[in-house]
Amino acid sequence: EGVQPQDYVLIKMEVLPPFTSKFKILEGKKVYLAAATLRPETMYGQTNAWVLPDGKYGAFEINENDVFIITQRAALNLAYQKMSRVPEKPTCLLELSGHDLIGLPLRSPLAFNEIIYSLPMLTILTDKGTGIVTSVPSDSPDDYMALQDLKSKPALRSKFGVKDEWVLPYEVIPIINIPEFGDKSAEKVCLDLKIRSQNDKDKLAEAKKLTYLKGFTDGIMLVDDFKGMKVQEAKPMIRNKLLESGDAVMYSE
Ligand code: A2H
Repeated sequence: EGVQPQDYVLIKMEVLPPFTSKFKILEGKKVYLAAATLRPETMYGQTNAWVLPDGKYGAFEINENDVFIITQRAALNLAYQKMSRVPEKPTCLLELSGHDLIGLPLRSPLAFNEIIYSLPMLTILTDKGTGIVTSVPSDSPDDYMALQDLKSKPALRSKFGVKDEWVLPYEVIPIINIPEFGDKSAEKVCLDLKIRSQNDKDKLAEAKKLTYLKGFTDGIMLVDDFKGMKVQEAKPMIRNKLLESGDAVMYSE
């Protein structure tokens, strides 16, 4: 835990019914993978969600209607931020592992892709955010490399039971221009730095620094009503749009 509180936007990625096997007991409820992000303005470019295969997750009651799939740790924090059906007490309807979540079909707010899937990422930290990450390979080097790994390695897909159709049709979507890096900044920086996989930690840290800062200071939106606007200006507007529509909530830790 850092000294400074971190304010995340939690994106409500809806799990699409019908619910099968373990998930049957959630029938009739609105169930979401709740992904913590610092970049709400990038949600147009989502291609999938990320989960940690060996991570422990649960389906927690947030209010009368909504159920969030997140880590126990995040559920406890949320309960102290008025996001639990029972105040200050997380109630878990179903315990899940990351493996159970792989392949869930999702509908996520603002995403140009109508349906995206939950896929394995091996570098997710369970002590940060919700343990669920939404994937925007155009602007996040981690997301770009993890998706590349799955696309280029059939053995990795089969190890985790990932079907080709959950991964191969999903292309990088240009949503933000950074003059120095173009319309797919994460891809460009990963190629320039010759990053080989999602486990190439040092180089990925470098890539993240380059794109994160430049994206904020120099980025220009390419999509929706925000086309032509600076990322700095569009970011709070898109965050508020997501909060007002009920497609996201704020979460701090
Ligand atoms: B960001 P910070 Cl487009 N483990 O969202 C690993 N990574 C996690 C995580 C976890 N438990 N929880 C959240 N994250 C990711 C979008 C994005 C993000 C873009 C570009 C950069 C970027 C789409 N993925 O983050 O350590 C989430 O990915 C670069 C910093 O709290 C979240 O925002 O600073 C970010 O890391 C939070 O990282």
